[in-house]
Amino acid sequence: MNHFESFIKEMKDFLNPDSVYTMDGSDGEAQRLVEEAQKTEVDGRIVLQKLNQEIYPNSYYHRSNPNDVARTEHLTFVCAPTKEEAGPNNNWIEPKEAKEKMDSLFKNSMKGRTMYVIPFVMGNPKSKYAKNCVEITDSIYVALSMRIMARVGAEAIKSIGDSADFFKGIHSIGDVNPERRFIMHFPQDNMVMSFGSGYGGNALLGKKCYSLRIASYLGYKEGWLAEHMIIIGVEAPDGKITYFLGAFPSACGKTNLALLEPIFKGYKVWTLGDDIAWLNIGADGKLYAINPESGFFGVAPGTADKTNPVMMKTLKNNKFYPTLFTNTAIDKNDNTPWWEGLGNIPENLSDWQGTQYTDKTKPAAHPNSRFTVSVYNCPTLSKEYDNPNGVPISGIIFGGRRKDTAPLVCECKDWASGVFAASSIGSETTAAASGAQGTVRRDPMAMLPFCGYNMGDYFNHWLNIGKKLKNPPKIFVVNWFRKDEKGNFIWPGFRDNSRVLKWMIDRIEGKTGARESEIGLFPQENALDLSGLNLSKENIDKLLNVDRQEWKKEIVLIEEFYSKFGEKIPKELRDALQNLKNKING
Ligand code: SAT
Ligand code: MN
Repeated sequence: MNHFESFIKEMKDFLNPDSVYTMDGSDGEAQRLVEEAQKTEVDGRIVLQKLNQEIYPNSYYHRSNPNDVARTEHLTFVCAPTKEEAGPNNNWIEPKEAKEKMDSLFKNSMKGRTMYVIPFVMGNPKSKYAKNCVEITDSIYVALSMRIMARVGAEAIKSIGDSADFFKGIHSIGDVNPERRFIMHFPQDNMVMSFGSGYGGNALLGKKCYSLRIASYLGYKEGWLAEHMIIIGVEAPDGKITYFLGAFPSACGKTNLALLEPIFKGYKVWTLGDDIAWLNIGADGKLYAINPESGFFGVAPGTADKTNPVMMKTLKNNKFYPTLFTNTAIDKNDNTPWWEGLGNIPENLSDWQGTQYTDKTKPAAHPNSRFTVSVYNCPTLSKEYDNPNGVPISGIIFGGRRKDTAPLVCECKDWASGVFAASSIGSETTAAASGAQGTVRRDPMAMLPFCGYNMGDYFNHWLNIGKKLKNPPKIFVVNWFRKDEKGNFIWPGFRDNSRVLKWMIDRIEGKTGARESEIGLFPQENALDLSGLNLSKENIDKLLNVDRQEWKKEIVLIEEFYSKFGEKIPKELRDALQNLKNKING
């Protein structure tokens, strides 16, 4: 028995399922599992319902328990040997105690159920940056979702071979009880145990749990970075493609930017990833990125022909089987998924909990309702998506959701100033995580909920990577979400964000100068192409301005955040903060 086989045996003995099924990743298997899911009831609901196959080919609908609709950060733990290693950015329990707690929940938990074994690879198996993984689950929905999100099956089993070096993810939806719900990470053991939730980020363990929390720790040990970032290639009219990374907190438009249709003729965005990027220093000293995932797990509300036409095409494409919709509403007239932003409210609509939609004060689709769709359905998928070496990065964009303070765009002077800006960036919370929405919290590199070790060490690791890079990418900070006094968004966002990308390319190519400010470099007068936009001079000024009063308050918040990490905050960042303070006060 090799290590993979003995892991399966160990899990079978421990979890005590009625049957064990190891996924081979074939099309036939997907068909069979989808058929079965349409007959299977879990937690009082049929797992999948077939949607209108003419309008949404290969699409199926899943409705979750209403208590299980988002990531639960307060139930998520990083069980490093010491609290200090996990850092103030993570909940921590001593590993032995955590393991015992989880063992008591998991023991015999699959009695009467099927145990699905999901061998998978994050990244192209041919890439030296790819990682081998196995997830055990009792959820057929998770098994099918994983097939979309990762390279599942025979290829993964081959890649694991006789090796003992693979990630172990152990998942059970248990009884979907928030009192018995925990997502425990054991970075030192390359293992995650997740109990009591079927929701994406809690249950698809290849995603946030492995490819960010565990992988960020591996990256720290091994000299690379696992980041919450999109990867895109922006093609200019001369045919040249500039590769960007973009880090934004969940539900801040990452997927829209990843599949952007630029408003300018001759420009094109090629998609490589919409959520996670693994960054390595290539042999030539440049920063290279791969997307470890193979699917999009995107927020449905707000996705429409106007805001994200490419995603609408992706969702209606029929190349990869299946596509899943979770917790959207359903238009009962034509059996299609529906969500806020798609247009007029259909007459005969059932809401995300399956009841007739009548109370129009509440949304019909859950604000965090999602689609799960293969990247291979995406018409703008980059030819380089599967390149084992990844793509060379020229620009990194950090963003947050702020109604004030943060300007539309600002370029950082160098890598260290970029790391400072990213380490201190704030954003208003969204529906992607349970808890209060709209409160500003620091969310460094959009990694606050995903960094699997002490963020002070993480900042230092970022600075060190920069020192090793030969030609470090330029770093930009953006905010699409500025509001005016009346509470309306000033910047149109969505496809118009290509205006900002165009300016960034000009900067990367050295075609335009920049205006210095207290916080970084702004576009020079008229350098940002605003043609055809109806923006008042006053609003343009507001978008590209530093309000010292607002920044004084911001500095207090940054200091407060940094102070949690004590001596772990690298000196370079403390100096950068002091520098900013001097400029704002000066
Ligand atoms: O965490 S999920 O991957 O489920 C969604 C998100 O927050 O990006
Ligand atoms: Mn995300």
